[in-house]
Amino acid sequence: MAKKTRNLTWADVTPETHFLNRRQILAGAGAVSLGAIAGRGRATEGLEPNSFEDITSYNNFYEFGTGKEDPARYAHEMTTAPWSVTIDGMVDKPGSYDLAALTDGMTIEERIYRFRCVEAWSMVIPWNGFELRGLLDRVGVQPGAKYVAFETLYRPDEMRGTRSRIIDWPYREGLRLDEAMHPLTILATGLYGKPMPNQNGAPIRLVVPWKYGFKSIKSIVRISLVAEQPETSWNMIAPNEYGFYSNVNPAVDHPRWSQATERRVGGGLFAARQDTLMFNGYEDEVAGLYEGMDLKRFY
Ligand SMILES: Nc1nc2c(c(=O)[nH]1)N[C@H]1C(S)=C(S)[C@@H](COP(=O)(O)O)O[C@H]1N2
Ligand SMILES: [Mo]
Repeated sequence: MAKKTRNLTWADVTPETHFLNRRQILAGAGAVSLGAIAGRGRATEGLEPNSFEDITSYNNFYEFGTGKEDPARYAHEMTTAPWSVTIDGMVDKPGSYDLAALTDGMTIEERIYRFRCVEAWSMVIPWNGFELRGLLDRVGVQPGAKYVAFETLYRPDEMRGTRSRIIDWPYREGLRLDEAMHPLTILATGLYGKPMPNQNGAPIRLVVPWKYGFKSIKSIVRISLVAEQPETSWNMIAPNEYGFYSNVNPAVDHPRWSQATERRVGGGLFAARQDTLMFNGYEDEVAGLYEGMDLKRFY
């Protein structure tokens, strides 16, 4: 089997002429650093990112409705400036941080990641963001903290989907501390070198590429360092279908569908389904986090 892609850059996936165009676009967009991240894998299978159009028109963001087109239609109703994120719990420097303060001094990198929704579709997305561990190090994680809990903005008058009680708002997610500290885990502030579109979770959202998409919580307003495993939205809705871990795993099916294959969004009507990769192709990097764990039990 071909070596799996871990982290890609435009130089890996785009023919040179396109690459130059992209570079120009990115340069115009400001502080985006290009280039491979040392020590991570390279593309070997010609993966190409989905188009900006695909990534911003086919979304899950239930605060704006359950349809895939709803976020593109309605997420512009969400005000994203000013924006602050409360960091609390077991940290040395708790507080309410303005977005600019959070990102100040962080190197915004380009990270081209596979993205696999639990619904068995996938994309490849060129995110811009920084490692969550950089932020956690800065606020000072205290010894008792074992998990990180995240919350999305809950502002009903700007989020028409929250009239439906399908989720006990705000949308919540969580990671084990070692998952949160993993270098692949980023807070993304943009894609394709542009500020994060509202429908993708402006102005700042989590991206955990080896887990099902619902772990990658959007439009974050609160990050809490806690001792106990936090409640998470999809797990609260259907605990037998959506576990806390939700690592991409082709060998553990969803109770109602197979997870062995996936449909690549934008592949066209007749494109073959692709095999789903263990940990979404990031096995070399993250398998160590789960050594000795029964991944069928801790799904
Ligand atoms: N707040 C919030 N975050 C969310 C969701 C949501 O409904 N609300 N949907 C999740 C799901 S199921 C997926 S697949 C991804 C989709 O991200 P994208 O629209 O940027 O591709 O966002 C995740 N984060
Ligand atoms: Mo999803």
